[in-house]
Amino acid sequence: MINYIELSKEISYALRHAPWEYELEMDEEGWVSVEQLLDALNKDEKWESISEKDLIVMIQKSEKKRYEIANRKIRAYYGHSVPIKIAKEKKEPPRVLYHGTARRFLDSIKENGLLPKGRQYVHLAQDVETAHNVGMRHDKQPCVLKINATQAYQDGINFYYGNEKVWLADEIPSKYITEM
Ligand code: HQG
Repeated sequence: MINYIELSKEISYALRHAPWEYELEMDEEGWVSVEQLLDALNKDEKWESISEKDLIVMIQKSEKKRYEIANRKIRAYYGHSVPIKIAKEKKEPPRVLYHGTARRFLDSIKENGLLPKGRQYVHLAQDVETAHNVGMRHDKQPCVLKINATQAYQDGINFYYGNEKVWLADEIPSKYITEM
């Protein structure tokens, strides 16, 4: 039985953080060849029987839309920390976006705004529930911050489309952020 959650975690690691550990050639939009990825995974006993079909099943089984497959290539929609900046599609954001975070980060966010930290972009959620779930990864009683995205966008801050629920942005100064 294939553990698709574990498979997804490993693929996240490969596509967002360490493609070189899997000898993957990644282009500027984050695409890698499915064949290269499968070759690398198949070398591991745990994943020796994985095929492209399993990648598709992994994507279908997940509640979160993390990966895209097209033309025998695969990429992560968001989350990257690789040293080369992944080019994302700039897009006008919805009026308001949300960010779920830990109580212990609030003072620093108020002072410095939202920063990408270990990733290439700040990650924002389309709705409060998604933001709350993101925050739960950092704190059992997370805070949800509301981002005045339209104002930030009009003032020249870049926003990028991740998937239907996840938006990316460059730094968000604290003047656009309110606590909910
Ligand atoms: C915080 C997951 C102090 C920020 C999720 C966050 C998401 C600051 C943490 C995606 C700060 C970084 C990304 C500042 C930001 N001072 N702390 N000035 N600015 N922070 O994990 O947004 O399941 O890198 O609030 O669902 O939590 O992996 O980012 O708490 O969509 O597909 O620094 O990853 O998706 O944490 O999560 P992360 P994130 P997957």
